[in-house]
Amino acid sequence: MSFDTVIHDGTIVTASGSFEGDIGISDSRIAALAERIEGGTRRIDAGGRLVMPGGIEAHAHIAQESSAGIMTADDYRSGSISAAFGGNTSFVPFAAQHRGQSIEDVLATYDARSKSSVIDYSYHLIVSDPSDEVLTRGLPAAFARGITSLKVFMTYDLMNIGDAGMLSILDVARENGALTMVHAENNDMVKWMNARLADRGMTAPKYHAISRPELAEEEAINRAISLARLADAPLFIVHVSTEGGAALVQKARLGGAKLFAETCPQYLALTRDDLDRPGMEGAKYICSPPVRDHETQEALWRHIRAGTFDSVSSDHAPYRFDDTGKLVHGTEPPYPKIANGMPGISARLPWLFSEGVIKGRITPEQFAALSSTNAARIFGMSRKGRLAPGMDADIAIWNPETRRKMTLEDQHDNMDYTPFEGMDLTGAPEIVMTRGEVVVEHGKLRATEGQGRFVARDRVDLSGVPGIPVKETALMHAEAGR
Ligand code: DUC
Ligand code: ZN
Ligand code: ZN
Repeated sequence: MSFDTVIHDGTIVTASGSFEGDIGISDSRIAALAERIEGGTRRIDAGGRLVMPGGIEAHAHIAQESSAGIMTADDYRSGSISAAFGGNTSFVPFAAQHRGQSIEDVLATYDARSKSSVIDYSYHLIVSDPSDEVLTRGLPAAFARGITSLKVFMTYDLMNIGDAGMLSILDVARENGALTMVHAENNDMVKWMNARLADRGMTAPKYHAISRPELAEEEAINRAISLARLADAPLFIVHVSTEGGAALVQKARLGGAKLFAETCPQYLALTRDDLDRPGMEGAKYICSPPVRDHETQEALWRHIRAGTFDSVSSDHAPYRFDDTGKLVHGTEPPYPKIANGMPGISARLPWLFSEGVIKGRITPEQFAALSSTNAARIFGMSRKGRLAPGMDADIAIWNPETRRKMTLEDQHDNMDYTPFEGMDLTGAPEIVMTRGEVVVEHGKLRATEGQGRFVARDRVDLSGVPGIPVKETALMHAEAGR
């Protein structure tokens, strides 16, 4: 057998185990894994480093306008480059529908924007307007094209689709084997807090944390799970930020919900004290749900270890600290006028590796699962996320000993800050390859703009989470089937 590339003498880490060995790559796919593989047009000496599945970033906002019309600082070129420097070989940003827009129009917009990606990509839709046309034609057509997931919001007046809207979406997603993702925060609870804080003149960035209480997330997660259970549909809870929310996910899975969930590095690394930095600095740390406290961080780590979370995603939502982003409404805007989100697509995996693997909180195998393998399975990327014959050669070689501090320059994005600035890191991805092509090598970009390809995704994989339908839905289906 001849190989285009052989990676030799690595510690090959997969979600299910690790071993010393070599990987042979032919025609952009993994062709062989063995203790020793000879030959190869190119031989890459892994020198005992960790050879892992390339990261899959399943939550990022790229070339996306917020509902308030603010464009992210990163487009598909800069966002994908930044992702690759952080050890990712593919990503799934959002294609967001504005109210009144057809799904066809949304996808045409993002198809034009995504052409410059240097890594493989797909989209999750964001649906803010579940009209009959969207439910009966737009979504089924998108699912048929391999865009098999969509996100909905339970908060923000311009995005919240209400319980009835969610049930409609969950139903059409279930029928088509697609997965509904949800931003779970109770809109009215947040608005109630906003009004009271405004009455008291409490509008500095630090009040953002108070304005979006833990209870608002917990209530909405509970409701979202109930709606999904009634519709007998799978659900993915994004950016879980509370201990109570994580506990609800854990309990509901035991109870038979077809449920997936993620958390993000910012909820593990930052606290509401960061929102109280001098002047307007706190604006850099505004994201929703908000960052919480040290107790929450410890609880979220426990849930990561226990398997409550399927992935740790960045929720990269890059708004610069200037008048194009965070300060578009002036130099001292009240917190509700500050764009929600922070960058982190390049920081996610180095941070998780350092704080997780190096500090002994998770194993290298868990890292592979949380950074890549689970996302590939859940989001239907059947040729990605695993190191096995026939899979795309999407690989990151990590040096577990490199020490550095996180800097803005290392992010390679279009941002003017990183919320992780100055944090100590041990471990770094040194070689990153997508479909056998080296994209990043020892800090140098080797990719050309546009070499990333669209990934048509399969239906959601429910193996391991078959679910138990609630009685009434099961009875309805049984009667209807008779
Ligand atoms: N939700 C996200 O997932 N990202 C940024 C802002 C938000 O509300
Ligand atoms: Zn969200
Ligand atoms: Zn997001």
